[in-house]
Amino acid sequence: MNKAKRLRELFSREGVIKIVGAHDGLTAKLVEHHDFDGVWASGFEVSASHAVPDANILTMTQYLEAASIMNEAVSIPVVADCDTGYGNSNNVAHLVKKYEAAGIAAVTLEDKKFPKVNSYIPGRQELASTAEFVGKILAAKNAQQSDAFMVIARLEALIAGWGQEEALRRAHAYVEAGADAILIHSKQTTPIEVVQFAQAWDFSAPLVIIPTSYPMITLDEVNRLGIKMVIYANQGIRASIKAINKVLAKIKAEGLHAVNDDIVPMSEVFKLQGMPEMKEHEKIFLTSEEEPVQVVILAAGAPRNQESLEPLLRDIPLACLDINGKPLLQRNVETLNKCKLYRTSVVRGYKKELLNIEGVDYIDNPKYQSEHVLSSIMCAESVLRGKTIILYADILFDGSLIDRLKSLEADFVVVVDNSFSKSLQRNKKLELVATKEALPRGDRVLTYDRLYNVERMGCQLPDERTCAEFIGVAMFSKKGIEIFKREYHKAYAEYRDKPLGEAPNVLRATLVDFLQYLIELGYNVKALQVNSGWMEIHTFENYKYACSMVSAI
Ligand code: SPV
Ligand code: MG
Repeated sequence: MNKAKRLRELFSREGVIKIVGAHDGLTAKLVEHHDFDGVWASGFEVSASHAVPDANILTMTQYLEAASIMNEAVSIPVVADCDTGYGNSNNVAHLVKKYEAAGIAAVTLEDKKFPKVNSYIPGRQELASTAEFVGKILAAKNAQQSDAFMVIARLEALIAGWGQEEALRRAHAYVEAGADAILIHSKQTTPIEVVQFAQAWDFSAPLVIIPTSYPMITLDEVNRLGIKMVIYANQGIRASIKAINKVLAKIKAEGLHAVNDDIVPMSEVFKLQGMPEMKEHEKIFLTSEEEPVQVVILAAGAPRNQESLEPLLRDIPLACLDINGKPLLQRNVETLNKCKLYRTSVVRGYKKELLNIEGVDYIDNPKYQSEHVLSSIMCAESVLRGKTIILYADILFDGSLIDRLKSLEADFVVVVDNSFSKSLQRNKKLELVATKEALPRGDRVLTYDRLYNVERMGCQLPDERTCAEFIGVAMFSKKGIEIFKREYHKAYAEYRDKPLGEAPNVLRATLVDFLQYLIELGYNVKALQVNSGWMEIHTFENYKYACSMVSAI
């Protein structure tokens, strides 16, 4: 529904319409977030935001631009304060065309002389003649294109001290001319004037008020008086001036650190700016020469056989472990970003609320306790598109490993390390890989990006077959990930109650179980051999070592 129709609908429904002053997209959005019915594009606020008096110092196009920005930022109707119409009835006809075309739901026009001065400024409050203002209303109603657009006539007779009788006389003339509502303005510090006006009014058009100087009036009273709309005209900008002053004074007196609790986090501003939506759009529309690579980090699992880390992991998931000033997950995501990998989804389960670093998407695996790694991967099915890298969350890796991996072309690649014999006492079920060809041994090996053919994967390979350890990093080509998903769905139907790899069923299967299954189906899984560029965090010793290896922050 267009916004003018929406506003009309609000006028035809029960209850008082509440709209709030704003001056830009951000403040308009805050009004919408607080569930008000509409935005008041306040001339006072827009002028103040330019640091000029509310006295028609700005031009019509500046007010229109501000109102359009507000309108684009929200889905609720915007009522634009158009002062006296920025000139005579010719200017009014022009502004109505422009404001209506910009999607503004209604305009208010006030019956003062151009240029106006804000109603609360004592002194010059000159009224236009009734005839002149009626001409403006007629011009406005004649210029509008759709029936829904509203023209609200604002009476300044009480502001100018001309009394109730004059106000009522003018109100009737404006309604005769076609005004869709009457805004009766008063600067008294009690509601007395608007109460008297409302009691004398015949309601040939609905009434609107701006209770800035008489805030004690309650919505119940407003309702009882039959007033249809209230405008909270400028409380937002006044609050922001107070808050900014407080923070700046504190920074000056105490330093930047003192104001943390007085300001919102950057993330809140990002949200208001629409950054999350932009990121979603980027995924779909931002194409580049290089094929984008999706990364999935598997961080759902609860601690398992990790006695030495148990006191730490009682409260946090492993990916949150602080590695020299930064969570493990954040270090890994920064490494991925350095490798130009920006699409990362993290699968969460155990203590999921603590996994909240910025710059990644989160996918929850509610069954992380009863199911296993393969299920976690498939929780991310909607993002498993194109070239995909899957990473365990309990390793720390460097960029060279990722750069090597992402340049490879094979459909299924697992990264393996054959320097694992020393670590066999790691109190962990190692995921082992046997390759058809012998892997090179020794500290100084030159393998370039040679890939080896995987013959078998699992935790229980016979000793003579064991060649290397799977490090928890795998890559799938665009075709590979499609095969992965397709075969998973077939396996899901078939292996609900029978073993898959070394797992009792598909729900309890690991990535390695499933890769072994793919090998058995005849797919060619390749191994990339590395002897450096990664470390696991499985024990407290690993953790201390990792902290000693990376630079602080
Ligand atoms: C505005 O907010 O610009 C108004 C209301 O017109 S008042 O300041 O009360 O005149
Ligand atoms: Mg105004």
